[in-house]
Amino acid sequence: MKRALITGITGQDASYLSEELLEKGYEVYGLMRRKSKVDYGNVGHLIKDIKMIYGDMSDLVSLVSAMKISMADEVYNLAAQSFVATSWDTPVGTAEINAIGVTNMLEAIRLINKECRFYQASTSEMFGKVQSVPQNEDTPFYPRSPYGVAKLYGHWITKNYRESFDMYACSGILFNHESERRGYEFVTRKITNAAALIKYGKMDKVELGNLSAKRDWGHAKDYVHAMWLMLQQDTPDDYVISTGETREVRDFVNIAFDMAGMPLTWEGSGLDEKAYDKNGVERVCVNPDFFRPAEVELLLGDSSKAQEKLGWKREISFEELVRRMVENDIEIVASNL
Ligand code: NAP
Ligand code: F7E
Repeated sequence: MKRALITGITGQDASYLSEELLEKGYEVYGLMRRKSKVDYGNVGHLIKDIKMIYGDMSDLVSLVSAMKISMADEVYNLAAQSFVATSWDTPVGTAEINAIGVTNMLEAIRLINKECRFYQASTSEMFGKVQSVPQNEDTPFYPRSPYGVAKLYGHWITKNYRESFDMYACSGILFNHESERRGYEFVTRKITNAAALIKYGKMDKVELGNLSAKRDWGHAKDYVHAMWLMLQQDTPDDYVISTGETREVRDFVNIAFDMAGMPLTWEGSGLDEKAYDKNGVERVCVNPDFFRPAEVELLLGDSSKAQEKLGWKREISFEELVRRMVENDIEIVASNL
């Protein structure tokens, strides 16, 4: 039986990855932070199957201890301060977790079991102000936020440990992936949750930031499968994981509200842009508070390498992703009426 240690166990991706690894027969260990009120986040339903270990990415001793307890064959480093907007409020904390935390995890592996395979959760945010379209493994990086900058350090230190110590260490450069388990502050979930609340009269309108930003959105379940595939190869490498389609935030709003049975009509532009339902009631408007100090305007990934070398392909279409998220939020709101 293989043993896996997943950091960031309470998060979106860790929940889907845990389900996949448990199904494959792995013994799964999860690293979680202590909270004043016990909260297993997205893995509450798996709590009998996952062995929980308390630790923190900024605490090397706790990671060494997690390696000793789990004796992991594979480590999936998914822990991060993952919300880009907040990284301007907590730039140092973001760097401690997303940058130095990666070195801490790699050092813990090197000290306890150098043969353990390592997956680093790199991100399309490293492309930032994109230098070419679409983005692949050879595209130069230009991060646009403290989050992106810290992740770029994590990416390079992973490569460096692979080359310095001959460790099996991979980075997955994953483009945005969402799901019914996505945090409520990310734009997709904010939109699907708002559509559900507005449908049931629990909210009047939703305020958003940059409606013109373009993202390459896939479903998290497909993306965690790519993480596992990366650790099963003969040699470690880095891979872009994406759908090859890009859409504006505005498109996501339209499709989600359509699916919730509330088609929208848009009027105005810039900060005055608004969307109205069929009764002429304002349902979406722009609030400059949600704009970022520096924006990533366009992401579009080219995952040809992963498709050819890993045999990876996405199974869940964009429309299916939005449908699942909208239906899930409608169900949650309806059950709390
Ligand atoms: P998520 O839902 O925000 O989960 C992040 C996890 O990290 C949570 O379990 C969180 O624990 C944990 N964490 C935060 N700080 C920690 C610390 N100091 N020590 C230990 N654990 C800590 O993120 P996700 O969407 O699943 O993403 C997983 C990883 O992929 C992240 O590294 C993210 O940056 C990266 N990524 C995500 C995407 C995407 O579109 N989802 C794309 C590319 C890369 P708490 O519950 O205690 O907060
Ligand atoms: O923003 C725009 C916002 O916060 C997407 C993380 O998983 O993916 C995620 O980062 C876009 C941005 O995700 C609102 O300005 C407009 O252009 O959903 P988001 P993100 O910043 O792309 C990458 C790959 C990661 O690695 C990250 O961990 O939507 N936007 N209006 C808004 N965004 C938010 N959150 N809220 C708004 O009201």
